[in-house]
Amino acid sequence: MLKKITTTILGTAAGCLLLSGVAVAEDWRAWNIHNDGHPNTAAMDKFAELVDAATNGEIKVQVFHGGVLGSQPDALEQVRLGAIEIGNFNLGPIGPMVKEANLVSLPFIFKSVPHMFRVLEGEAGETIAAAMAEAGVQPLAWVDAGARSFYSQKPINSPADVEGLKIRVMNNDLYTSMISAMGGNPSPMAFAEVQQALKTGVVDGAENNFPSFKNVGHYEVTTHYSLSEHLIIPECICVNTAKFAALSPEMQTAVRGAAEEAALYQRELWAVQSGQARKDVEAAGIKVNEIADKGPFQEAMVKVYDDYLATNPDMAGLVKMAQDTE
Ligand code: BDP
Repeated sequence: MLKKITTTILGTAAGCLLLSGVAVAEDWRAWNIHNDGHPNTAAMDKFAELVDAATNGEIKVQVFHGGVLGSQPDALEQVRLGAIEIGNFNLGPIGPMVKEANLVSLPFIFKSVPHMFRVLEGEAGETIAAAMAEAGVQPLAWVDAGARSFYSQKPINSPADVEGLKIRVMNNDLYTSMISAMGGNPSPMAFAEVQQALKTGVVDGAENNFPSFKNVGHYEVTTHYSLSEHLIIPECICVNTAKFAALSPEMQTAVRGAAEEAALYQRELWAVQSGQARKDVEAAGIKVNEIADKGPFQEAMVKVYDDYLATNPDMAGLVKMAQDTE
């Protein structure tokens, strides 16, 4: 009886709140793998501020930095399930759950970062975004992550230099194929474990962009960074699809607008801070080498493309779309 009365009172109270238009504030948890000093950390803090302002405090985003809510594959799963609402994710680890997202994980698929954004802004990007939303991880804005290059205890100038090296990669079969095609031994591993693995020699090398190479101290336990730029993988501010769909149209516009503005801010920060990160690691003793001819790396990837398209023939259209984009 008491329970019934309480439920009725609560029900009526909630009804009044809804009728009077007083919304109940929502608390969202946001996942971010980076620490202070990384452009994405500043951009995610900015996103939280912007959401607060644009929704009049109806949505409060609390950003958890440094990957404390879990590894990237785990956090992605949590966003799909709605246990974490939103985050800044790299499309690499999204590939195993959303086939279309794997377009961006094909080595050398993009000619440059601007080319990558042009592809994302076109039909290929729409296809990828729709597939991600369908899988429960809806992109609201794309974020820059530069190009990834190899680092190890020796310079890498050709695929032959990768031969026999154990190289850490993110969790995606395309990256293991990529390293194997150069004769290396791929080692998929969570980002949080890489510094220790490099330090103890569990792996001989890894690959990443300058800001991440610097931010988590990989430069402290390695000596050479070789500009192979074999992967240009975008990132997103991605939200749980159902959570976003449940918002009113006004709230959706507010959250999307905040994500777009935070992404633009991120791209500005990235442009400045990636150059700075390179200078900083060089000042700390890292030898950076240009690779005069990337042709042999690209030739080694022909097998990766052939094998991939043989098992995923339905991806040929997206691959062609990216390759045909000016
Ligand atoms: C960084 C990405 C981050 C990845 C990390 C990695 O921003 O999302 O988790 O690389 O290599 O550049 O795991």
